[in-house]
Amino acid sequence: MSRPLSDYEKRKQISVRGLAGVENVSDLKKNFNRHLHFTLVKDRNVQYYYEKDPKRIYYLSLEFYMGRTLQNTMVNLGLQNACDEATYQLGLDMEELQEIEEDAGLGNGGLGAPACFLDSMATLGLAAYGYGIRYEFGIFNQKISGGWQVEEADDWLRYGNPWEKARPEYMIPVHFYGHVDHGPDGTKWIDTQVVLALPYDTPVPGYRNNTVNTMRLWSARAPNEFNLKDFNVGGYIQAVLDRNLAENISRVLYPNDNFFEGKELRLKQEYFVVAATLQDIIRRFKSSKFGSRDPVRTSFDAFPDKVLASPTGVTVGRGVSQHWLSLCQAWEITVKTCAYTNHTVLPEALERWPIHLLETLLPRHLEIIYEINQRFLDVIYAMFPGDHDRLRRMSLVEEGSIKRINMAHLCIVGSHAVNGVARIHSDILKKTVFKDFYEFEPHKFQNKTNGITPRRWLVLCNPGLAEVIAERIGEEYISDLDHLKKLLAFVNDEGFIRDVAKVKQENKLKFSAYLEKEYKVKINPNSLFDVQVKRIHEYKRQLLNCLHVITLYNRIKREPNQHFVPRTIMIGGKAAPGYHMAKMIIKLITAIGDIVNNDPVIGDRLKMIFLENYRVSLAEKVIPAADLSEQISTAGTEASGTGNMKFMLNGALTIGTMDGANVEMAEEAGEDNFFIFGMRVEDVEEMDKKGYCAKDYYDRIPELKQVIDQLSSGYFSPKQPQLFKDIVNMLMNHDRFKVFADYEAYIKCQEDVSALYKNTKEWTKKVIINIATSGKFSSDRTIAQYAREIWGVEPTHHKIPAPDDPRE
Ligand code: AMP
Ligand code: H2P
Repeated sequence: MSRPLSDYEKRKQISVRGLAGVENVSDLKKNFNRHLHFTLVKDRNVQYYYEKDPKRIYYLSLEFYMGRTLQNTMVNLGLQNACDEATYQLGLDMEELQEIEEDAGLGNGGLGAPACFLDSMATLGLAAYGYGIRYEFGIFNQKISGGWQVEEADDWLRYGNPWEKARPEYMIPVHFYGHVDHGPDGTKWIDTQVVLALPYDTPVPGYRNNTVNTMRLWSARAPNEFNLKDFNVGGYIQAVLDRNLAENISRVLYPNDNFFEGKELRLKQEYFVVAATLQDIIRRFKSSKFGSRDPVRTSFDAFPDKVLASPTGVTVGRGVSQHWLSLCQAWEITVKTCAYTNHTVLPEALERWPIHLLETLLPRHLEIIYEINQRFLDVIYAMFPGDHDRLRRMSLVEEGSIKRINMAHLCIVGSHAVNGVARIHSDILKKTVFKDFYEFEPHKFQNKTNGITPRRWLVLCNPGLAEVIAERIGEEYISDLDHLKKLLAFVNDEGFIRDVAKVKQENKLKFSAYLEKEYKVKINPNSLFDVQVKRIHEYKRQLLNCLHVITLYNRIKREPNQHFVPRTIMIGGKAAPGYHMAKMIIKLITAIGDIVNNDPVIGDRLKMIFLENYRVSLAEKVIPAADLSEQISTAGTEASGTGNMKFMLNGALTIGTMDGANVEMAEEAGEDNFFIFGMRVEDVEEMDKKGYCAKDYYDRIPELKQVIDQLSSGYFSPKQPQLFKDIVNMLMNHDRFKVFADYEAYIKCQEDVSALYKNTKEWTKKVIINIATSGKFSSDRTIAQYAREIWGVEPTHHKIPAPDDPRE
C-alpha cells in the first residue's frame, strides 16, 4: 500500500521541477552546519566527549574572573598574527579593538583563579566544565573622587556579550522555601517556589589543541506562573513586577573578599548554582553509556567514576538527596564525587549559616544536614569516647546565641579530598584550622599550590618578553612552563641580559604613556616601579607599604642632596564597599600621593600613585611594567596569592614575607634572588603567645615614630587633621596583622632593593633567574596535580583532530 507523501516529499517534487536549484541545497547545508558550529556552538568537541565518555570534571565556583576574551581566544587558537594583519589591511587597529571589550568581572580577586584553571583544563584536554553564575553586574567599577573610593555598577552586558550563547533548551528548575511533609508515603518537600536556571555557555579554548570546553553560567528566570497563582485584578501587574524577586538571584556579585556577610540572597545564589549544576550533571550522566534515561533504573554506582565535582570557595552547600537513592547511598556517592578546596584561613571569611535562614529557605536540606551530622558525630564519638569537647569543635552545627551550620566542616565531611592552595597554607590547615578533622581522616588532606596560565599572563600580556624567550629556547615553554629552566644557561649572556632589560624598559615606557593618557599623571619611566596590586585588605598590609613611602619621603626631606634611587610606588585594588578600614587605606594612599607628588624638594625621585579601578585588563598592563612586586602579608595569612606568580613570570623581583606561595617561589628561585623579610609563621605564633605591643616599636624606632606622629597630626590631611585617627588607633592598639613588628625589617630590605637596582646588570640577572624558575607556577602544573591526585583522571595533552570543515 502506498503511503501518502510527506510535506517534505511534496516540496521535493516541486523543487525538482525547478523551483529550488540544487546549488541552493548545498549552500543551505553549508550554512546550516556553519550556523550549528559557529553561532550555536554545537561543538564537535562536545560530541567527542560523548563518544569517548571520559570522567568529567565539574569545577563549581561563585567566581570566574575571566577578564577579556578576544585576545585570549586569538592566542589560544594561534590566530593572533593573522588577525592583526587582516585588521591592519582593513585599516583597523587590533589593539584599539581589544580595548573596547568589557572585562567579564565576575570575581573579586584571587578567587578568580578558576579562570586560569579553565584555560589549563582545556589545554590539558580534560573533559572539564566550569559552572557558576552569570551575574548581570560583576565587580563594581571603582572611581576615585576626592581621594575616596566610589563604587559604580558594572553594567558589563549593556552592549551584549558576543562570547556567550543562551541554552534555553537546558533550563532547569530550582526550588526554594516550602515545607517538609513526613507523610505515610515518605518524606516530601512541598509548596516550594520555583526559579528557573537558564544556562549561558561560553567556549573555553585550549592552547592550540583543537579542544574547546565550556563554561556554563546560570541566570535566574521567573517561571511564567511566578506569583500568578491567585491574582485578582490589579494583582496581575504586581505579579509581573515581582518576577524581579526571583531574577535578583543572578543580579549581582557580592563584592566581599574574605568576608562572610550572611545575607539570604547570597545563600540563594549558592544553592541556585549547586542545585542547577547537579541536575545538569545528572542529566549528562544519565545520557551517557553508564546511566539510563529512566531515573528509576539508573544505576548511580558508576557516578563517582564518571563525575568529579570540585566546588571551590569558602561557600557551597549542596543538595544530597536523590529521591530514588537511600540517604546512605547518596551520601557515599557524594563523598566519592566531591572534593573541597579551601582558599583562606581568615575566620571571618568562613561561612557559618544561621539555622533560621536555612530553615525557611531550604527546610529539607537542613533536616538532611542534621542527619549527616548525627551519623558523623556517632563515628567520632566511637573513636574518641568521652571527648565531648572534640564533638563540639567538629560538629557541623555550632551552638551559641545563634545556631549555625559550619560550611567548611560540611565540605570536609562531604568530600574525599581537602586541599589548601600553597604548601604552607595546607600545613596550617592541618595544624590549626582543621586540626581535628586531620586527626580523624589524615588521608583526605592534600596540597595543591596555585598557578596561573602562562597564555594570558605572559604570551598575551607581555609579547615582548615572550618573544625574547622564544628566540632562546623555542615556544615549547608556552604549554610546558618547566622549559623556562633552559634560560638558566643564559643568565650570564650579555645579549640576553640586554634584551630582557630592554623589554622591561619598553613596557615601562608604554605603561607610563598609558598612565599619562588615562589618569593624567606623569611618572619617571627611569624610576624603580614598585607595585602592589591586590584587594585592599588589612592582612595584605598596604599600610606597611605606606609607612615605607612616608619614611622615604622623610629621608629625602631630611637630606635632600643625598643620592637617592628614584621610585614610583603604585598601589591598586578595590575595597569591599562595607569595609571601613580598607576605604580609609585608599584615602591614605591618595593623601600621601597629594603631598609627596607635589613637593618640589622631592621632584621625580619619589611618586605615589593609586591605580584606579584595578581589574584584569589593567593587571595585564601594569604587571609587565613592574620592577618590584610587593607581597607583604603577615606570615600565615595569605593562603597562596597568585599576583605574586604573575609578577615573577613577567620579570619583576619580589619583596615578600615567608607567606603563601612566596615560600615556594623563593625556594624555586633561591633565597639570594628574592627579597625576603620579616616574621615567619613561627615568629608570629610566638608573638601571639607573648602578646604584640605596637607601642614598643613606636617608642623604640624614631623613624616609625615620626611617620605615625605625622599621620596623627594631620601632616597628610591638613584640612582634616583627625582624618587618619582610626588608622593610627588601629595600628597602635588593635592591629591583628602586626604591621609595626615587620617595619624595621621591611625598611632594611627595601634598602637592599634600591642598592641592587642601581646595578642594572646584576638586577637583570636575578630577574632572569626568577623567570627561569617560575615554571612551577603554571596552572597547567596545578591542574595536572589536581587531575592525578584528587580527580582521578590523566591529563592527555592530547590534540584532538581538527574539526571537519563545518562549511561542508
Ligand atoms: P594577590 O592578593 O596579589 O594574590 O591577588 C590575587 C589575584 O587577584 C591576583 O592575581 C590579582 O591580580 C587579582 N586581583 C586582585 N584584585 C583584583 C581586581 N580588582 N581585578 C582583577 N584582579 C584582581
Ligand atoms: C584568595 C586568597 C589567596 C589565594 C586565592 C586563590 C581568597 O583570594 O586570599 O591567597 O591565592 O584565594 O586561591 P584573594 O587573592 O582575593 O585574597
